[in-house]
Amino acid sequence: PPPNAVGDEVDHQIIGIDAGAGIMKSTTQAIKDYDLTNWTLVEGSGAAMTAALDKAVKNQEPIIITGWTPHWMFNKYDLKYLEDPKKTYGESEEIHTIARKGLKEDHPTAYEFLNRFAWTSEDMGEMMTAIQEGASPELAAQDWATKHADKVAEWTKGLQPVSGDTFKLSYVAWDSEIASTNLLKYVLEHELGYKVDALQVEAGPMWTGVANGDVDASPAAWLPLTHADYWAEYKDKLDDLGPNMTGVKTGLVVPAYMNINSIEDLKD
Ligand code: PBE
Repeated sequence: PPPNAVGDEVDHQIIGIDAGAGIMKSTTQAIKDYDLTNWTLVEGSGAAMTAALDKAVKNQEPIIITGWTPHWMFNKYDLKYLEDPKKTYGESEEIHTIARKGLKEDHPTAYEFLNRFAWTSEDMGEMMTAIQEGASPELAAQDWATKHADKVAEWTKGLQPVSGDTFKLSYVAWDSEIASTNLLKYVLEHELGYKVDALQVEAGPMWTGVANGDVDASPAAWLPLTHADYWAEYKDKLDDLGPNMTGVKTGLVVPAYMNINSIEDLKD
């Protein structure tokens, strides 16, 4: 079909995720920037979005989703990002680890480990795929840490283990963050002697928890663009430990069999 038929084919719907996700804000902005006046962004969850994608691909039907990399969906399905000539989804995104004020003094071992922690999208991809194929996040973390003992050793080298101090991480149930958080929990518990609570929360509370000190740290801050609003609000109330991954990306994603290439092609 000609590109301008795509709106009717998908009922002018973009399948989104949870309301607090930065990608929902970026997509609302994209609808404005690209003048997609009669389009709707459908709220849901990461799990509902991947279920809708799976169903569409099985039936070779059109679908437009809010997507991001790293994500196992790019290994499982043949997908493409729609070009974003207006750069609404930004350029080079990074995932940062953020920590509460005072963490360095209170938990120097955990702080230094989190400060060193950095991995690649291939690393995370291995863990995400294992989880998607049925491994529990705990087991996937253990497997990853065992296979990549050299990296774990680098992150923990010379650090003095503690004996059972409790530590709180928070994360949102995005597949990428389920992976990173479980890996941190595993290393903090099995290499450094902590007892870790990994709290699953919404995006807003993830940031407020660290900012008000209820939570010790989170590996899930997407910057500079995706979480720009949260960052602007909380940056003075927390410590940015820098990127734990670079070269990440967000945008609108479609199956490769769809006959469109750019967000501009969505306009009727
Ligand atoms: N994500 C995954 C998040 C950050 C991590 C891209 C869905 C978001 O949009 O806030």
